[in-house]
Amino acid sequence: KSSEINGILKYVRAHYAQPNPKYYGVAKGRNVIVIHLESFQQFSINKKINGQEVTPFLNSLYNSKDSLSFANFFNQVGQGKTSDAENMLETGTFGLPQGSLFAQLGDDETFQAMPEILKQHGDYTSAVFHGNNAAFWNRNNVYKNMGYDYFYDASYFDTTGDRATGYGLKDKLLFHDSIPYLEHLQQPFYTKYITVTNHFPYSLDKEDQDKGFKTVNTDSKIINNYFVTNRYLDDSIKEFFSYLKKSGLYKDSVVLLYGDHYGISDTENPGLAPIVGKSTDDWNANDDAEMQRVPLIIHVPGLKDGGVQKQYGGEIDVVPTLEHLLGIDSKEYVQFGSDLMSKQHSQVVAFRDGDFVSPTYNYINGTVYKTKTGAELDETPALMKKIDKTATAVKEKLSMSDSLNQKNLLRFYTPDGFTPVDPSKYNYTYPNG
Ligand code: GP9
Ligand code: MN
Repeated sequence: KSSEINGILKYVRAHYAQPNPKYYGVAKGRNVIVIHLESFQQFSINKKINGQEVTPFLNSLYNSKDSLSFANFFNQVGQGKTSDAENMLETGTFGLPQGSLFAQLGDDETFQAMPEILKQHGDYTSAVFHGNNAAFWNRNNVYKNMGYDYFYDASYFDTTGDRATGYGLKDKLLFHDSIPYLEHLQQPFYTKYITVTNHFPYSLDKEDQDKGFKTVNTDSKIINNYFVTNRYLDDSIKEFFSYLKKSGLYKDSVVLLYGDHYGISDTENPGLAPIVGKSTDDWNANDDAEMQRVPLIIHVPGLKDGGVQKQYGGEIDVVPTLEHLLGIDSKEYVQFGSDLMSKQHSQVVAFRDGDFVSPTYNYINGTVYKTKTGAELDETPALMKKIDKTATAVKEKLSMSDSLNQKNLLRFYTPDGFTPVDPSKYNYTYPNG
């Protein structure tokens, strides 16, 4: 076992990307508020429908100079969907090739995850707010192993009647009703809100729909409704930000928002084509891959020289990026992504199945596409030599992460100055659960 963990340590150290001094520590000591935007895709950002922006508030954050926003940021989830996204954004390791890591390994996995890293580096308190039941995706067990101090699940909130949709408490109510708990957290805190209302099948009571917003009129109810719940999500974030500003928390915090994975499935994508300025007829697997973009917005009030970043990256890269903004060097941790702001950041984005996208080539289902044009390329020996090299590197990275997680190898490696999580310290109670 020790030789295996040593091989992985050697690998991650060889792939370490140095912090960019311009951004290192700019958010040091601030509260961190992570907002998980359920099923929210990049194409809705800055999108107008019937003359109106779908998500005006998120757009204002995305386009702000106080934000590092990413135009070419991809989800990398597998079958574990939301839980895979959470796993990447907390641990910097990939989800599993099949199923959900949270569900399969979460009971006794050794994690070196954001809540514990921040606790040990800056005395942070940590909490999750989520409008669904604690057991969904095995979160009740996973969060203890990650070192979360508190988990406010559905049982903390009134979810009766029309206060909830399929996956739990409506987002506006989640943000609103979380405030008494949030205000009790000792600062600095690291807290995550997992929204649910913008989830398939995107149904929303009439009274929650914005009367002033008229959605698209395609043959697909899913597509039409998607934009309606997008708008609701946007409004919920806007309301939460008004609270942050009013309470004064805003200027002492960094708010990181990200879309976890697609909301519109590949089978529905051709119907979406005209809305995203493409043609339905020649829609192909590369177009589906291009649609895996989700937003990442790291909003740092007062930053001033942020803006929209064009470099390619994915969910695996968030942990080292955030660590460096907070002034914590990611070097000693076993993380498979790299700081998006680093000059050494790798722009090859691995999908969970071994396909990849990059600024030059996309490699999807065994076919090579030129990223800029989407054209299918002749697979000449010279091209394939290049592609195979990248594909092999992608597979190596995924399999390193898989051995680490499947064999629970972090048991055998504790970074200098880090104390392993003791899950028995955490005993979440579920008041109405
Ligand atoms: C449920 C929610 C949805 O609690 O996070 O998970 P998903 O279906 O998107 O994986
Ligand atoms: Mn999800």
